[in-house]
Amino acid sequence: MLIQKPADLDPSEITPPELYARRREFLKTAAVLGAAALLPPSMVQAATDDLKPTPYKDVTSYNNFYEFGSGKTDPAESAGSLKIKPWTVAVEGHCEKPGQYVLEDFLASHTAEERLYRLRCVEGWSMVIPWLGIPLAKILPRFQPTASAKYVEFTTLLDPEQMPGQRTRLLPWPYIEGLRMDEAMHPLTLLATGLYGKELLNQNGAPLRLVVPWKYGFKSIKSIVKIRFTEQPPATTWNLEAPSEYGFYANVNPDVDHPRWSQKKERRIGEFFRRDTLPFNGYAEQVAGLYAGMDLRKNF
Ligand SMILES: Nc1nc2c(c(=O)[nH]1)N[C@H]1C(S)=C(S)[C@@H](COP(=O)(O)O)O[C@H]1N2
Ligand SMILES: [Mo]
Repeated sequence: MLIQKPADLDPSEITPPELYARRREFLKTAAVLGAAALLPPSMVQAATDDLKPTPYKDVTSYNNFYEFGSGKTDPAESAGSLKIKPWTVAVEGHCEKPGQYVLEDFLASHTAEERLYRLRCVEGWSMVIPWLGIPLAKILPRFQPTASAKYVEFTTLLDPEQMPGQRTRLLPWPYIEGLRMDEAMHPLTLLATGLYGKELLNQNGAPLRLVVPWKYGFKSIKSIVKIRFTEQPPATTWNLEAPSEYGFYANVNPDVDHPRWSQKKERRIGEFFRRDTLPFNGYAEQVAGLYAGMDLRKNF
């Protein structure tokens, strides 16, 4: 068994949705007592902010996945029939071990770990999601990227038969995203296979999606079928579509407005009041160093 299914997980390792609220109470207490050092890293992070998970129902029914339409409820309504078994991931470009890997081999025998991360959409809404995933940094080295591998490009499945949005010109298909190598290898970058202790539903990007918590949601590409090591920055979908609105880096930055709206505030799904958006979506301490010396207004 390569990627653990919920049934294979030790029940003590996962937290049912209804327990999150209580865990949160515990974390508050733990933080007060200075006991955070005893907690798993993902939970320590939770102790620094009131990371209350967005209800499962919202996480799985309010989605962006343009392959199934541009409406927020389209993916939940029509992604169900996407066939995710079998699934193959092609590894290409500047590496010693390219090839076609069936999903289980691609993930090798890594166990998915649970991480509570914020996801911030460029549209101004956000969610807090208990992801199950494997750090990309544990997977990429197996393909032995060469010295020319400066970036990693990710591609979503192209199949207009199964993805009705791809029968329209909503976006240039297939959906493509990319990261600089150091961003891809950062310990916060996750390849998610599940959320809330269960396998991903199709609307959330099954069977394999990226989660880059300090970047706007569009970087977190869904239903990945190809990973390519490149020397030049990959041409990414939203950057191709509207270069003045969506840059390659797409780091969450309250000080750089989208040309058509402000990025200073966000609405956490399920909450009434808007809250201040944090630099790097709250992960500045961990990731700001990746961009030392860069002009983040130019490299937005
Ligand atoms: N292939 C693909 N990946 C995608 C998208 C998409 O349209 N197609 N939308 C992105 C956007 S804009 C966001 S905000 C997140 C949303 O993920 P979620 O709906 O599962 O919360 O997925 C991202 N990944
Ligand atoms: Mo988004």
